[in-house]
Amino acid sequence: MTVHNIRHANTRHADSRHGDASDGAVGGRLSRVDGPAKITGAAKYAFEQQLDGLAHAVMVEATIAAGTVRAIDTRAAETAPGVLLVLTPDTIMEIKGASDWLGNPPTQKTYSPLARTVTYSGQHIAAVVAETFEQAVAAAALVEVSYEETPAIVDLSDAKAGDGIPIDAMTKEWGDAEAAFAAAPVRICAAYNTQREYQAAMEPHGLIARWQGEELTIWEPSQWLDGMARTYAEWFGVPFENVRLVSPYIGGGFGSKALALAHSAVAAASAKMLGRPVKLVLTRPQNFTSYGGRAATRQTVTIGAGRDGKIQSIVHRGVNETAVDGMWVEPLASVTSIMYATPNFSSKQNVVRVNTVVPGAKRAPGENPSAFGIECAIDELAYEVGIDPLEIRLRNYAEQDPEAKKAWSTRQLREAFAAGAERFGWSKRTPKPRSMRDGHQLIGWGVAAGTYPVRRAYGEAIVRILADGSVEVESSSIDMGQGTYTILAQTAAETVGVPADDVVVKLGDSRFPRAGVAGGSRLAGVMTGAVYKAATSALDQLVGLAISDPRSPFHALQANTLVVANGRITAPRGDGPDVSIAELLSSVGRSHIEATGDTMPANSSAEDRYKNYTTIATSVPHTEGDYSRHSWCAHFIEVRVDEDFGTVRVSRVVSALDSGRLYNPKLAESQWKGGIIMGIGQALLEEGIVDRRHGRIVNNNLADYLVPTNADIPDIEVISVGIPDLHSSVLGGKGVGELAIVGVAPAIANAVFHATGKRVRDLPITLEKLI
Ligand code: MCN
Ligand code: MOS
Repeated sequence: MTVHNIRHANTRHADSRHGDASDGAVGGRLSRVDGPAKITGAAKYAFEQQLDGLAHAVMVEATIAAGTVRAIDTRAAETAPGVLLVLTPDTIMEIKGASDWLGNPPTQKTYSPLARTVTYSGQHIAAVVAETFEQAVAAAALVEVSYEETPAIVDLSDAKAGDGIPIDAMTKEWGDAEAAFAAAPVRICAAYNTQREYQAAMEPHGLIARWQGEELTIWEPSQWLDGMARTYAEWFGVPFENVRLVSPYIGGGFGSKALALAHSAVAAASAKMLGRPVKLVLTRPQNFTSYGGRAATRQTVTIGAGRDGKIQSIVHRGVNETAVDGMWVEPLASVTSIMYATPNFSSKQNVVRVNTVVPGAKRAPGENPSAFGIECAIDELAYEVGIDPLEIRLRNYAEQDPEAKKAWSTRQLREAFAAGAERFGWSKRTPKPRSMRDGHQLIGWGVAAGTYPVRRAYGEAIVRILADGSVEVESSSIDMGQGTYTILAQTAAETVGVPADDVVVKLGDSRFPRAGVAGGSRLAGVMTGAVYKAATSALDQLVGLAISDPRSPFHALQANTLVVANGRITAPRGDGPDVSIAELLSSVGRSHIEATGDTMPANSSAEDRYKNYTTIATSVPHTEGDYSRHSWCAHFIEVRVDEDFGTVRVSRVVSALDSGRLYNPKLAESQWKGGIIMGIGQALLEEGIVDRRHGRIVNNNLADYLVPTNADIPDIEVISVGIPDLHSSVLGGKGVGELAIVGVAPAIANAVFHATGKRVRDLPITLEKLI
């Protein structure tokens, strides 16, 4: 395969404001090295693979939300033109149960990706495979299903939903929160709701599966090649090494593409049953029910404080929806418990089963809704005690992690508040709601903070210095748009001492050295560390050869080190030979140098390694050792609310963020802006609407499920206030990918209150809620 060989000659863009050689070093503003391939169409995505004999699969889904499938009549479909296979729970081959992503062993011996018992509308119950996609679509429409329907619980507001199941692991308590609340001179208590949301990546879910004997190749957009390869291997009872996942380009994942899903099993099974490669791409509506979006949540935040605005107690209760036959816990206290210093704290959480696909990860699961609760509540407290919303945050600044009782590794949140406020002009804000206007538009300024933990896992990489002096990097990690190709090129370039243009990065193939999940904003820190280590040892080998090989021009110098820069090797004082890496390799008769590096504890066994890459069980806690590690941010947002219509527009955003050292500020800024845009969508537009009669998602397409467009988004200014944090990663960076979405929705809700005097505690903030 050559599609994932990215050589980024000619990627210096005219727009690059800092277009010099330092762009290619770590911290430089190198443009995305995969950009030209994407723009010219050369980048081949999973579904674009052309394979001989490719058959096409289409899923058939339940049209009821709860009940059992009484019968599936496949006769008409089977005899339809081009049909090769019709799969039902009765006819699909046996698939074994697989362990979960934590590495817990399977709960059942076999796994049926096609359901007999329906627990949500849109659940996969059958599939049709045909010669062409059109034939498969036509035949799928001929599959007749009869059901025994039972009443469904459509969502959290359903009277039948109840209080749910307590999740003890989510309980966090210190001090005596109830008593301190009762004794507090100022008390506020409010309920905050976030809606069901979807990742809505441009590229749908799907895959191409091909068996060659007992070897399985899967082309599938993936945030985690090794984790998904493990699942396929377990499903089909083949060795892990027999499964190859290929995913060089991914059209967005946002949390939804880390796992092999039911439709993935169906495609791989039908390829095996047919002895032909099978392609299955979900329709846009099917994307809404084949992997869950962000769970809807309900939180109650109770704050007891002094007249000085100092928090004495926080009592937090949360609920998130989960599925009838699957568990998703959206950790609702993850920001509540650490953002502000409080001597007394209590948080408890339940989950409520409703008839939905199991909710899933969407950018900052947990932190995102958690921040909506606490960051609105502290704004309410600010108004209650008459203190500026920014000032009250500083008064309650947590000097250490209040929950773990550990020092922060770094926390530039005070700096973020200061930089953001200055740039935004916060001091010009008049505190009273409805006190700022521009004609018919009520203007509101809101602030909120956000945070995301520094998650750490493992990765390994190979770095090769090739005969022509160029450098090659290989890793089975991925780039779904966040910039992995680019930052790894920069890391290898700087570490070895070659121009970034001379580095080729290959990702997205599970045959490469392994990597953990590109989730939890951990990949950049993990992989820059692995590449740095591999590149360092490749460089050591190169310098070692140059010094010690009798054929090397440096041999007579008797230096104990050399300088490698810009692809050339020189003596430290410059008084000696000056040769290119290619010349050196040729004079010592070497075709290349190769080194592997990883971020794993030394002496890890093969079993440890397998576990580290294929599960998240061994991820390093962010509070490991003496420090608590997090990224931080402060959002300052202006809204304009039409006084007559109640329409809300975001007109200005200034955010200051601490992600530690940035590997590439241009890309980090783009990530942050993407997160902020998604936050604006959550605040004002996005909401999965359930048909209460049938339990269906009504707006299951990108016309009706509203995400922000350019017209919804003002200029966004992002400011980096981070400093290198070596407790968090090898090169000093903290997480970037999810941070910026956290805190946007509360900043907007707070701004809307400032504009209108109306507190909307229920997202999205649509006009009817402002009337
Ligand atoms: N970066 C940096 N300096 C740092 C850390 C990161 O410059 N200190 C930049 C790099 O360009 C890096 C990127 O930010 O490639 C993201 O790094 P990181 O925060 O480690 O996040 P991951 O690489 O693990 O990416 C996953 C993260 C998650 S969890 C979601 S969800 C998400 C996100 O990234 N989904 C995305 N950003 C996305 N961006 C795009 N375009 N598409 C998605 O689906
Ligand atoms: Mo991100 S939701 O952790 O993939």
